[in-house]
Amino acid sequence: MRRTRHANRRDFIRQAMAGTAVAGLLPAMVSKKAGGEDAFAPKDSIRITDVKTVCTAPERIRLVVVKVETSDPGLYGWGCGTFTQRPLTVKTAVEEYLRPFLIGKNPDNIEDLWQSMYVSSYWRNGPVLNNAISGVDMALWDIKGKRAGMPVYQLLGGRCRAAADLYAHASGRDFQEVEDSARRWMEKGYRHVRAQVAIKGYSAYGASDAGEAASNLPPETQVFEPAAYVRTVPKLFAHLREKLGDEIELLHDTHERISCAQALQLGKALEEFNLFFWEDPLPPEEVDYFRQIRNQTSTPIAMGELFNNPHEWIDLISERLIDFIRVHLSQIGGLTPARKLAALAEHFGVKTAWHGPGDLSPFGRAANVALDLACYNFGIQEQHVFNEAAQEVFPGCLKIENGYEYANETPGWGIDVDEEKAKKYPFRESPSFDMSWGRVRRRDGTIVRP
Ligand code: GCO
Ligand code: MG
Repeated sequence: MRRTRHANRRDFIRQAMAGTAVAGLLPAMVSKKAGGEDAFAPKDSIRITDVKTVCTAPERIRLVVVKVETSDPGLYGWGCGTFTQRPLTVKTAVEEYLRPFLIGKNPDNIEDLWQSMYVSSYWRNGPVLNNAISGVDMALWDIKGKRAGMPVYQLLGGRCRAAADLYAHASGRDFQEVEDSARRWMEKGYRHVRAQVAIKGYSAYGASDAGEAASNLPPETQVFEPAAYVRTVPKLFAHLREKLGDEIELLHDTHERISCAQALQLGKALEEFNLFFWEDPLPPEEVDYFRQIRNQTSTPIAMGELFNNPHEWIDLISERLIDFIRVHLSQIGGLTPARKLAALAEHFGVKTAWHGPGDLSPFGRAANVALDLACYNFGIQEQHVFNEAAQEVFPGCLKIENGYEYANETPGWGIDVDEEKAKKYPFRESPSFDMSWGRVRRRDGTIVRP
């Protein structure tokens, strides 16, 4: 008797769960039979049918881009997952781990897919998995734009400026060469120039005068002494200000290679030259030191291309310790986390300066520029001009004119991949670009970060 009563109650609950009771709570949202389990997919929604990577190096820099295909014939999206120093790890992460996770899911729910990819490995926030997620994330925004018939910046709220103001790179073996290089950009209409100079006898970032390694150091060693660098850089900017005047905005990248005390000295010494920004004075391991730097110098600070994890930027922003946040979008997981970071920064008066070097595919650049146009707190955009080979592989690369970069007005990113042409530029066996890190040492052999 008792058993039957319980069994009846169980049957009733089961029926109610399978039937109208649950359907009433989540009307038409739960689709249990779809290829993948998808929390929010109407039965007839489109599905992800395949996810793959294309690896190509038209500028010899190894790029990884991700293609997400859908059940809607001809509808696919592209995203950037370029971690150029370790590209094949990203390929593996995308194809072996994200692909099976994503097939059958509804590409419409970008936020839900981002959150579920993010926790799907339990351990998270590393550059490999973040780049893999970014490739998918940007591809989903591309698909969303194509479905809406709009460029991605429109999906972010539309534009609040006409174009992204760019800074160009000037470098040289001596001050005169840097000045000449800056002038060439200024003549083309650029208002912002980053200046890097070689340091006699040393291998500096952005301009090298190949230093002599001590005989007992590995032969590939590049020698760098931070004190010589810290002495030289203010002299470079004294020269540039004198020759180029006050109008031009000057920037500089220290690339993290100096000690905390040297960063303080350099920041103070640069004050009189009114830099637009001073980039990466310290490595991410030393972020706590920004409190001292901030308190002691008015030189504007840009930081963050090596960041992977929100905890690396939250304090810097909320304590107003920096002026520009310049993360690499794919390193933090794509457009989805970057737009939140931009919004956080806006409330604390911190501007954006997204990292935009050559190791960023045209999709990464397009994502940068979409944010540049849509975010009120845009500061500046680093420039990279793709060569002809890259423009052939990626038809639709963004246009640059007069030092401004413009978004495409076509739906999504408005950029495609010519997969046949991409094959013409395979990764080289042992590309020197990849091997260039981890061999800069002090004279005594100590490794320099980075
Ligand atoms: C920059 C950067 C780059 C990085 C490069 C590493 O400010 O553009 O510092 O040049 O060194 O992206 O792969
Ligand atoms: Mg840099």
